[in-house]
This record gives sequence, structure tokens and C-alpha cells, in this order.
Amino acid sequence: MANVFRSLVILPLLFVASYAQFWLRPDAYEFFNKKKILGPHELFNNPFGDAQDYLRKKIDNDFGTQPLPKSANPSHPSFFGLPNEPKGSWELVSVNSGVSAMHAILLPKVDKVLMYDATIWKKSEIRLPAGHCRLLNKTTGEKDCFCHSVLFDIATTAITPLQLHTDTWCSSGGLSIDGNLVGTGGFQGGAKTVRYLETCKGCNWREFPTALADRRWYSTQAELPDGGFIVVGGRDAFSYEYIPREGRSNAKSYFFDFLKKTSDKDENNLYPFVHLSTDGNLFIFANDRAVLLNPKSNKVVRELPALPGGHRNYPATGMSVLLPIKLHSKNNRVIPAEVLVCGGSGHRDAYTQASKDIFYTALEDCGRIRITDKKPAWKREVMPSPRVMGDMMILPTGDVLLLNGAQRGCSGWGFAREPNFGPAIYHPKAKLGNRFRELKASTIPRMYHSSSVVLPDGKILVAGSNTNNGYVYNAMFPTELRVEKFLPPYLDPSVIGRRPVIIADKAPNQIGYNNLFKLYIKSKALKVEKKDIQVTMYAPAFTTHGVSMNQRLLDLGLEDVITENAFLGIHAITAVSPPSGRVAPPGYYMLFVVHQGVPSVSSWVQIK
Ligand SMILES: [Cu+2]
Repeated sequence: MANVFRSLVILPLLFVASYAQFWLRPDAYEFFNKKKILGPHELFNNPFGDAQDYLRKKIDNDFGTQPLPKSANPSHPSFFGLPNEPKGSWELVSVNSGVSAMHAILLPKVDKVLMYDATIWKKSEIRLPAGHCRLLNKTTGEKDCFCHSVLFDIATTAITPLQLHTDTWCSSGGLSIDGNLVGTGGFQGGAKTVRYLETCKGCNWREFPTALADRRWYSTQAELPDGGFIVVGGRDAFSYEYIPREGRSNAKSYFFDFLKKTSDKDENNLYPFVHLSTDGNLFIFANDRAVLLNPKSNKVVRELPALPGGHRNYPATGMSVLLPIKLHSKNNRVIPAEVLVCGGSGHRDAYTQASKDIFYTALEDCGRIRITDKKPAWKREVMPSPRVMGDMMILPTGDVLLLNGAQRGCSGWGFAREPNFGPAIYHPKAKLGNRFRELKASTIPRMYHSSSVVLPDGKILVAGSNTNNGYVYNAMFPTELRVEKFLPPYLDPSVIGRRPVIIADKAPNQIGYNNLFKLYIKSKALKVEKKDIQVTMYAPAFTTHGVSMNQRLLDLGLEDVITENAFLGIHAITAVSPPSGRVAPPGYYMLFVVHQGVPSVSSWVQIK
């Protein structure tokens, strides 16, 4: 019996312990980061097959990016597609974010970006305040005095340290109805944790390490129509569960066969893409397949067609958004919802091969599907460049920005090459084949563990990138602490004159469902017409590992736009709030008024 105990329990523990010892040793970093020589993929011209072969195959609905037609006629009042369209620009705003921003989200009301990585490295570039430390080992007295999560002030770039007690490595998150962060999972003691952070001054993390039934490492958290959350998947977790009330623990999870079926040798189905559809079902995409799950009955209500071309989820990390939801003052019973999935890897074994110095070219294609159709079908289109580990952010105008990531390889320590420096913009309303444009490139590689945040002024905060096991600076791609802002084309000096200003003291702080509400704007334009105005509401994304959880843009129905005072340039807009929690879960949104393709600075509004 003792022998059985030893072989079943102690030996595996010893093995795990010695393995962990090795890869936590400082010199292990060098092993993982040493400059790798070119593999046979580069040297012998793809003996394993070309990842781009699928592009040459004839597939229905396969359109490349077409050159601009001579008389480009944009389908909405924007400058997209016009000659001399601006390409955007970059600003470097900070050289030290304290922690490398593996996870990032804008917190409502306080306008600070929460950034964090992991406690496992016991290291960052900021210490806990006032000599605070975390005791790691009672016997040895080992301590960690570094801070692993910060609030980044978007106006001043000042950072406020916060103290984490559980490991948030590769975890997930979202915002509660009251605009507080609810985070789930992570590594070791963090894997079953649910953690909360309020935005009050001096507030710190509250952590509940036994709240979840299963370990959630690389899982996705998604908001439900009532403001609650589901947590889906994760390494060795073929299940999902709903976040319990604070302080409670889940007794068990729901087994989810779909995750078991979509897992392969390299996994390729972690951090699944989960989007709440307008009918209350959850669109869940893993590897190359998708289903609609009803979170009330816990039944898969529909299997969608597979997306051909390759593998889209971690470590073959692609990107996905729920495209902007177009609302009207009177909506039909079915409100169309469309999903876009881009990039990833054409090779099932991209991760295994990257460990042998073979870095496959990433996928260059996207699939788009209307998930509320009776017979949904993917339509394929091609990006300007291959991209793996990118971020896909919905802009206040309803266009989609693709940025960060690499052109070859996949997620993992040092498993990617050729950073994709250039963002691309995708205009969902343009004709198929004419939707993408390349924008101004950055100079900073942002690969594994980078993140992006849409800000109230319409800029995009871009941070992080750490393809190293720890804070390592003598690597091919050093741990990145610099923070940039990308200014999309709508902030170009040539068009910024169109920008409206929301009159803040007349804007609503709270709205209900299906209500008329009024907004007042100030504009330099002599005449503001209804056809030139959009009112949009953006739910902040929790961005990590190429997944932007709970990102959502609503393009509201408008009743009218009336000039109140032509002399002062004041105009009144009457808009209709979203019809239900299925379309727009309760919580905080950034409210933008867009005039001729240029968004205002947003104002926060809570749907309750
Ligand atoms: Cu990770």
C-alpha cells in the first residue's frame, strides 16, 4: 500500500517539483530565450507544406482585398475609402507601466486602465507600497515585495499599485453592473479564484480562491443578459460554470463535450471566443467550430458550420468580435448579429513545431457569419497581412481595428517571429473585398501577452508583450513595459474639425431599456443632418491573449436630430436605448456621438 501511495502520489509530485524548479531557475530564461537559428521552414522552403496553400484553393466566397475602385463611394458618411484617407498615428505615452500589461481593461467612471500580469514571477518593475510584501513560504520566510497589478491613469500616465494574493496568470475578466472588475481563474492558487476590484479610492482586490468548481487557466468569461457571468473552458477544463454570488462556491460545473471534441494535441481551443448573441444564446467558437449555447437551458441549440482554413484559438491564437449591432427606433423581432473571426494558424501543430524552431506563417483570412440566420454560413475574406495573437478592437464608429501580434508562429514562450507592426482597419459596411485598409505601423513589437484598450477619447491604448518566462530584457523580444496610444484615422487633423462635443451636464448617466433619451451636442458644422450622425454605445473589453471579452458596440436607433441653436452650434439628438439585456447587458457603456465618421469624446452611461 505504501508503495502504491509512493508511486501514485509522491513520485509525480517530485517530478512536478523538479520540473518547476528547473523552469523557475534564472538561467532557464536564457534557455527559453536564446536566439534560435532558422528552422527548415525558412531554410528549405516549407518542406511541411505551405500554410498559405489554402489561399490558392478555390473556395466559395473567397475574396481578397481588392484595389480601391476609382470612384470609391463609401456606404456611410465617413472618409473610409476616400482618396488620401488618413492612416492614423502613434504616441509613446509611458516607458514604464510597472507591470507588463498581459491583461487590460478600462474601468468606468475613474477612467483608469487596470493592467496586470501574474504573481508567479515574483518580479515586476514596481514594488508594493510602504514596504508591503506577500509571504510566500512560512518555513523559509520567502517574500514577494513586487506589485503585479496597477491602475494606469490615462490622463497623467501615473500608476497606482494594487496587491494581488492569487495568481492571475492567463486569467479572464469582465465588468459588473456597477462597473467593478470581476476576474476569474489563473494559475495554481488562482485557478479557482473569483476576484473583485471596486473603483473607489484606496480600494484593493478581494479574492475568493475556492469560488469556482474547476480550474480555469486560459478560460473565457462572458457577460449574460442579466449582468451575471459564465466562465467557459480552460486547460483540461471541458466544462463551463456561472460565477456564484460573492463569497459563495460552485459545487460543480457543467460538462461541455464541445470543448473535448475541439481539443487536439496542441489544444488550439483555449480562450474560446464567446459572444452573447441578440437572442440570448451564447456563440462559442473553439478551434475551427462553433455552437450556440442557451445559458438558461444549458443546451446546445445549434451547431454552426466549421470555419475552414485552420485553427483560431490559443495557442493558434486568432481574433474575434461580435460586429456592431445595428438598432432602429423600432426593431424587428430578430436583431441580426454577426461574428468576425480572423487569423490564427493554418497548422494544427504550430505550437509543437515552434518548439522545434519552425515558425509557420499565420493565417491571413477571416470568416464572417450571421449567427441569427436560419442557415448561417461563413463568408471568407482576406486581411492585408497574416496575423496571430492580434487584438481586434471595435472603434466608436463601428469600424474594427486589428493590431498587435505576429506574422509567424503562435502563442508560447518565444514561439513567434516577425511582429506584425501594422494595424489594419476593417469597415464592416463596405462591400466584400473592399473592407480592409492598412494603417500606420508602430515600431514596438507587441506579440504574446500584449493588450489593447479603447479609450474615451477614441484613441487606443496599446501595452504589454512578454514572450518570456519572467521579466527578461536580454531576449530577442524583451519584456515590454512601454505604453503607446494609437490615434485612428478619425483623429487626423484633416477631419478632426468634424468632431462633435457631447454637452456633459445634459447627457444621461443612467438609462433603461427601450427608452427615448436626449443628447445635446456642440458642433462646428453649420448644419448637422440625421444621416451624418451615429450614436453608439461601447462596452469596455477585457483584453488578454488576443481575446477581448465582453466587447460590444451598439449603433442606436435615432428618432431625430434638431438644431437647437444655430448660432452656438447646439443640436439635440433623440435616440432610443437598446431593447433588452440580450442586446445590451446591464452595466456601463461609453456613449459616443459620431459625426461624419468622427466620434466625440465619450460620456459614461449605465444601463440599469
Ligand atoms: Cu499566457
